[in-house]
Amino acid sequence: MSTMRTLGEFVVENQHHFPHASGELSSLLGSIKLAAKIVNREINKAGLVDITGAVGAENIQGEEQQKLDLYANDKFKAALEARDQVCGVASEEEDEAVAFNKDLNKNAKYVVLMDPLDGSSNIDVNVSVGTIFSIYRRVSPIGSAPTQEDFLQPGHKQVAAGYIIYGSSTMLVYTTGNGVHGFTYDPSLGVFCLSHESMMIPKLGTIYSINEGNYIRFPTGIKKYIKYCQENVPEEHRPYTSRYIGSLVADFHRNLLKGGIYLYPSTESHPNGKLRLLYECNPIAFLMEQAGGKASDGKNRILDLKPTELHQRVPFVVGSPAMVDKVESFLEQYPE
Ligand code: AHM
Ligand code: MG
Repeated sequence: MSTMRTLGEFVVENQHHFPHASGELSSLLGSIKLAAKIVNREINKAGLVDITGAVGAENIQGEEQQKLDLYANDKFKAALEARDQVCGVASEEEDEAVAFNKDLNKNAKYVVLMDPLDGSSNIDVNVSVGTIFSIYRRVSPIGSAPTQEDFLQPGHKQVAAGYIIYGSSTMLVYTTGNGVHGFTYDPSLGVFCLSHESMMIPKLGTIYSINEGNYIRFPTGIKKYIKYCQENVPEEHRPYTSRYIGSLVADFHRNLLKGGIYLYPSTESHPNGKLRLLYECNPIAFLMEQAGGKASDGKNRILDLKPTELHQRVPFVVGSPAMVDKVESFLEQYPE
């Protein structure tokens, strides 16, 4: 760690980069930071569930234990609603967008889209999970209820995006369109400390991350790319290394630091892939571009896609720019 700076200080020092009124971003990130600490505390206790009461069972106060993904959803929503910045949220855990009380949040200019606990099936086996968030300026009038148009904006309109990784240490990584910055949580102090300023992904990496169990169902271009990754070409550092956690935030975070590519392509059972455009792919794509990488649906830039539905899925290829280019060229050569 080269500097001793907290997330809160860093945001204040850099708020002139935020395209809108200065205090708003720090208040918004304040909500996210607080909810992240609460969720982190709960995740760290997850292994105790069998001892203190399984999910669905009642705890000592007679309250039902909540699943962690629903718990995270509630905490992020509550923290965002408690400050007058956000007029509504869309979440993987909610069928419809949720409008906040417009009498309380009457000056709110932003909407937040989030996956409160991505990769949550990994919790039971003590593997990293994450929260992903995406922030837009609303297009509907301030003081009114948010509309579908506020939530269905293309990814290039994001004003901020980021994730929290609950891993061997907990980190918060965000961008406001001025680089990607990472903060590691010090639980003894209860603060996020700047640990990774201006993160950049290597142009070419040697890691590929994909669920190869689905190989037989992939488009030909993806199959060819996987074979390309496995070829023996030592001068090009191939074969590449295969690494797949099955937790997007964790796979993305590793590839961002080391260089690599993550793919969730279309399959026979999931013609649009599995991942959700609005609260998984768009924020990750924004971060990746800010770190010098690329994000594509195999053909088009993710951030240019015009969303039509809150929970729509999209094939996703994200990582080192030269690697994403290679995948696109295979898909062009072998269209299906
Ligand atoms: P989730 O939102 O239901 O947790 O699903 C998203 C997760 C990603 O984190 C991960 O990369 C992917 O699903 C793994 O899917 P699969 O098990 O099909 O490889
Ligand atoms: Mg998810």
